[in-house]
Amino acid sequence: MNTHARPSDLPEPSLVPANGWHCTHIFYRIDRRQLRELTAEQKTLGLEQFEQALDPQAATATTRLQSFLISGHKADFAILMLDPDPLKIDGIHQRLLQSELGPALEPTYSFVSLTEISEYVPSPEQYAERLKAGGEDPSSPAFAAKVAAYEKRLPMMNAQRLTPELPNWPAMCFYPMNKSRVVGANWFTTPFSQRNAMMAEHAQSGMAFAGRVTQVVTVSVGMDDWEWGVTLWARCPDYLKDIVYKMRFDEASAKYAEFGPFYVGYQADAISIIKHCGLA
Ligand code: 76R
Repeated sequence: MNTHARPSDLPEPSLVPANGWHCTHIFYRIDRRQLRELTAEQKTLGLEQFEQALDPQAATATTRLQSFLISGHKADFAILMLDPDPLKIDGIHQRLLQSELGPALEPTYSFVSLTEISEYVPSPEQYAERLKAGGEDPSSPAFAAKVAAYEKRLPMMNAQRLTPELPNWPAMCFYPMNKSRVVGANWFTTPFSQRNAMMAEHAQSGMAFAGRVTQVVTVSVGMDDWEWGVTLWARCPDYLKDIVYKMRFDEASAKYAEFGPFYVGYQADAISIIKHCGLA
C-alpha cells in the first residue's frame, strides 16, 4: 500500500507526459557490407520484420508513425514516431535493431522531444491585441468576428499541437534549432513582450504558407542537444526552401535562431524503402 501522501493536484508518477506526447525522429544508414553477409533466410525474415516494425497499422505501432527516404549521405531512411509511451517509440527502434536486418542498420542521428503548446500561442484576448496592433478597428463587426472565429479554432489548434495529425504531403524536412544566448542577442534575457511580438511576426510569416507547408515544432529542452525540432511537410519540395528562406528575415530567426543539421526526405512506406534502397 502506498502510504506516502500525494497532493491531489499531482499526477501519478508515470512515463506518460502530464501534457502532450513523446516524439522521436530517427535516421538510419544501411551498411551494405553487413547486408551482403545475410543468408537468404535471414534476409527474408528481416524484410518481414522491417515491414512489420514500420507498419502504422501494426499493434506495436506508435499512435503516429511515418517513414521517409532521406536525400544525401546523412541517412538512407528515417522514422518519425509520436506516442504517450516513450517505450513504445523506443520499442520500434529496438525491434529494428534486433531484427535479422539489424546488423545492417546503422542509426546515424536521432532527436528526442515532446509536443507542447508554446507560451507564444495567443489567448483570444492576446489575439485581439495582435489585431489591434496590426491596425484593425476593434469596434468593427469584422474584428469581433475574427476574434470569435479564433476562439472557436483554438481548442482544435491546441489539440493539433499536443497530439498532432501528420499530413500526408510527400516532402519533409527536419532540423533542430536553438534560440541564441550570445551577448547582444540573448533570447532568454529578452523581455516576454518583445519575444511575443517577434513570435507574432513569425506566426504571420508561417500562416502565409497555409495549404503549402504544415509544421510540427517539438521541444527538446532538457531532452536533447538542441532546444526545438522543426518538422515541415510540404505539398512540393520547393516550398520547404521558400518558407525557411522567408523566415530567415523574421527577427526571431534572423537575430536569434541557430540551426543544426538539415535532413530532407520524402514520405515512403516500408515497401518503398525496401525497393528504393535495394534491401531485397
Ligand atoms: O497561432 C499562432 O500564433 C501560433 C504561432 C506559432 C508559434 C507559437 C508558430 C507558427 N510557431 C510557433 C512557435 Mn513556428 N516555426 C519554426 C520554424 O527556420 C526557421 O527560421 C524557424 C523554424 C518554422 C519553419 C516554423 C513554421 N516556431 C515556434 C517555436 C517555439 C518557440 C518557443 O516556444 O519559444 C519555434 C522554434 C518555431 C520555429 N510556425 C508557425 C511555422 C508556421 C508555418 C507557422 C504558422 C502557423 C501554423 O502553421 O500552425
